[in-house]
Amino acid sequence: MKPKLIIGNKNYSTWSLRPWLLMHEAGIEFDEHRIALDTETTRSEIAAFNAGSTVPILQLGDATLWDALAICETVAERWPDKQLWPGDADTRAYARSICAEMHSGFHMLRECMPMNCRAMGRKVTLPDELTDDIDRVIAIWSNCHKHYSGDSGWLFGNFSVADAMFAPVVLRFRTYDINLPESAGYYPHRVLESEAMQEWLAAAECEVEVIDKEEKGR
Ligand SMILES: N[C@@H](CCC(=O)N[C@@H](CS)C(=O)NCC(=O)O)C(=O)O
Repeated sequence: MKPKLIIGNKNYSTWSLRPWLLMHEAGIEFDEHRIALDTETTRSEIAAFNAGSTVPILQLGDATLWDALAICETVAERWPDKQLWPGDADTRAYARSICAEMHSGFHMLRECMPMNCRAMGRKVTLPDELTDDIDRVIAIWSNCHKHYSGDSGWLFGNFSVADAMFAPVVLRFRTYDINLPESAGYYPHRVLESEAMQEWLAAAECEVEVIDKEEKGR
């Protein structure tokens, strides 16, 4: 039985994008089931999967798991041949740290610059705490460029869990037109070139739901 990934709206759900991109880019076949967010039935539709109270959720054989990072970790573990973490232990430790940081931090980035794939040319004001988050992302991408990415354009040479975790930030920077220094500017190009990402963006474009609270900077 193929794994089944339960996701939210492609236009808005950063957490859904992460495991979706990971599995897609890694060439792992899966079925997907979309639950529209912010509707009267969203909660009950998610609850029907008997997992957490949010998407993404992954049904994998007899296991049902939730939370984007837990799903990405488990996919990397179950498909070791896909090498979804860097092979070198120290590099992997750094990759894990930035993924955990992305998962638990960057609150201003989330709050002020929600992912909105369809929107372009939006402008938000940049309070200091938001600039700190943006600078921190730039520092991480620049460090990867300097030490790990090589010519591939992915953060750690080969596509990894870290790319899945940071991909939604690329879309945020695109929507809100954030200028990047050359040391970090390589990265959005690589992510946007991905066929899987293009497929996600095309599907987001076709979605009709509009969630007002996610529509910032108009
Ligand atoms: N930490 C969770 C966050 C997941 C999350 O917040 N998902 C949102 C969509 S992006 C959700 O399911 N919202 C449903 C609701 O709030 O009813 C993860 O990593 O998966």
